[in-house]
Amino acid sequence: MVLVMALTSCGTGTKKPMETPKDQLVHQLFTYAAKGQIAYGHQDDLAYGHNWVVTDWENDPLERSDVKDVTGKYPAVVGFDLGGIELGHAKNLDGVPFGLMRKAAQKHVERGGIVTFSWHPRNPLTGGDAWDISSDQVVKSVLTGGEKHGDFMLWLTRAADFIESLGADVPVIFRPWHENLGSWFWWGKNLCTEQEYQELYRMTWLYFTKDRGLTDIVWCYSPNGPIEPELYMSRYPGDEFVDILGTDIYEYVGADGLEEAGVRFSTEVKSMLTAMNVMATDHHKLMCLSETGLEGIPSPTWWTGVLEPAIREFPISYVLTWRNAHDKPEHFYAAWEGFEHAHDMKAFSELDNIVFLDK
Ligand code: BMA
Repeated sequence: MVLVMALTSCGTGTKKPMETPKDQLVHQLFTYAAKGQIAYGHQDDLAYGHNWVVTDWENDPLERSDVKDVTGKYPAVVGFDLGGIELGHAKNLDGVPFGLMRKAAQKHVERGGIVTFSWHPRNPLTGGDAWDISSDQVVKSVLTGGEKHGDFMLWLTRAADFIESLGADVPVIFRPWHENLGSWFWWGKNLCTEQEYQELYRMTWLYFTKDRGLTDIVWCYSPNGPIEPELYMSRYPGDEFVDILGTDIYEYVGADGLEEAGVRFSTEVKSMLTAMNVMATDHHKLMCLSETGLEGIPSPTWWTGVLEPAIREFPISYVLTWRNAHDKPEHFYAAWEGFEHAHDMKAFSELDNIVFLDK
């Protein structure tokens, strides 16, 4: 449905006055895919980097970025995580102040960039974190009639309050309940039934969209990959609730070494995106590689030799690599100034089909 609107406005070459911020974002994403372009995204890009962190966000212009230090350009997409907002915390689970996140998101959208939010909320039944899988009753407990439903609606309220606080002209891509076909989060595959998962997603959508009127959200469904194509849709909440099909696929180096890891990753990405392309076409949805990366980037040519060849033939609107933790030296997924293989990320940023922000 949204794609039809995007297609219609695409042909005119002018922005229709009645286009909502969501329509414009969908149009932007659709246009990348239609032109064979892929926007590059980086998690937490404006909050910290490999060896720096914003400490006084209210007085900081939030102009530093590892990606910009290396390539001269900001990533087109910046990702942030809402984990912790549900408890009313001032900072998220990785120490990023929500005030900083709001200011950075607004600035990035003003620059012409795109913002996406993931969410690693704590476990509402046990009090543990998102990775606490000690009970398979958690999703059930937050649905209508469940013992934690009331508490959980407050969690949704706080998340919605934050998104609303970004302002009416800041559309976002939201991808709650991600990596749901693995079993490492409390909403994962072995922790709830298909119906329970779908109800959780729809309940979130309905609360944001209908109760709160937050209609400028592009909803992303992003299971972990690679998985069997049949499995991908087994927990799909339905066309009404999703705008963009994503998947999270990382490269891992095993005993067989770096080269084999690259080959394996490339095969996995291509087979998952091939299957998703069929599903996206059938359901008239956008597509993205919602999370990816090779921790520590030990390969000198990962960007131009592995990542870009794996994704170039697919109409994904964007690809996002994960965060450069400032407090865990080995935990980075984008190059930083001084990193020995930084030149290859710069070469990636100069490719015709890869989009960064020029200003
Ligand atoms: C993981 C790691 C963690 C982090 C979590 C949520 O992949 O980066 O350190 O807490 O994402 O951002």
